[in-house]
Amino acid sequence: MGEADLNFLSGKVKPITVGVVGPESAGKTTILGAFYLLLGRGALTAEGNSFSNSYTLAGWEAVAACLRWKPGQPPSFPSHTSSRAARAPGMLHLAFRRKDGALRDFLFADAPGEWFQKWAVNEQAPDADGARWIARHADVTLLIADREALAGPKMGAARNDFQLLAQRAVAESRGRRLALVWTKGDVDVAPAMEAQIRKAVAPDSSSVPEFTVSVHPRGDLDAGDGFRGLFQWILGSTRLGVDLPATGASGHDPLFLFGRR
Ligand SMILES: Nc1nc2c(ncn2[C@@H]2O[C@H](COP(=O)(O)OP(=O)(O)O)[C@@H](O)[C@H]2O)c(=O)[nH]1
Ligand SMILES: [Mg+2]
Repeated sequence: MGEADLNFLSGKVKPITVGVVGPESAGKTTILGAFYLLLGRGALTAEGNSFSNSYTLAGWEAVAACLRWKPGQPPSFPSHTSSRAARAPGMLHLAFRRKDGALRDFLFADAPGEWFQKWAVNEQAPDADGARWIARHADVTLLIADREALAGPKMGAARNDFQLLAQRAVAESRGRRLALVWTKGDVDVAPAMEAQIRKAVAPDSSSVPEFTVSVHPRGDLDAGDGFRGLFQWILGSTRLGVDLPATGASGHDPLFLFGRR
C-alpha cells in the first residue's frame, strides 16, 4: 500500500500506524515476516482479537515467503528492503475484530534503514522524507536495537548511531507509544552496553516497554513467544475517538428551516 491507498482505508476510521524504526539489517522486516507466519498458524493473537482481513496479503507474502521452511529448503531471511525513490514507506495492513465486534485496522510501515540513518544525522535531510513521514504518523513506534550490531566489531559505532536515532525518535514520539525492541535476541550483549541503550531510550529513567525477539528458540522459550508478546502490546494500542459535540445547530440550518423550494 502506498500513500494514495491510505485514503481508502482512513475513510472508515483512522488506522493505527506502527512504525518500525531502526538502521539497516537490524531485523525490521524479519519482525513483520514473523508476525505474518504466526498469524497464518493462528498463533499470533489470543482469543480477544481475531484476525478479520488484510488489504495487503500479497505484500505480507512477499515479506514472509523466504522465512518459510519449504521441502528441502531451509528458511532464509527477507531480501534487503530497498529505498528506491519512494517518499512514503510501503504499508502492510491487518484488521482484527475484537470480542465486542469492533474492527481495528493496523498499518505497519516497513521502511529501509537508510532513511532512518540519514534522518538521525539530519532531521531535514532531503532524502529522509520516508523517515519523517513515519515519525509524524506513527501511533506506535518500535525502536529497534540490533543485538548483533551491538556485540559485533563495530559496536561502538552501532551504539552511537542508536543513541542519535533514539534521541530523535523519542523526541518525535511526544507521548505516543514507543517500545524498545531488541532484535536477534539469540546474541549476547555486554550488560554495560544494554544499560547504555536503555538510557538512550529513557534518559530520565522513565519506563519504556521492552521486548526481545529472535527467530531462534532460546532455552524454554519458543521463538514465536517474543514476537507474540510484542504483537500483544501493539494490539493494546488505542486511538481515541472524536466526540463531535451535540448542538442544536441543525435548527439554524436554512435547509431544515425552509426546506427546498
Ligand atoms: N542471529 C539472528 N540474526 C537475525 C535475526 N533476525 C534477522 N537476522 C539477520 O539480520 C539480517 C537483516 O534482517 P532484516 O529483517 O532484513 O533487517 P532490516 O534491514 O532491518 O529489515 C538478516 O538477513 C539476518 O541475517 C535473529 O533473530 N537472529
Ligand atoms: Mg527491511
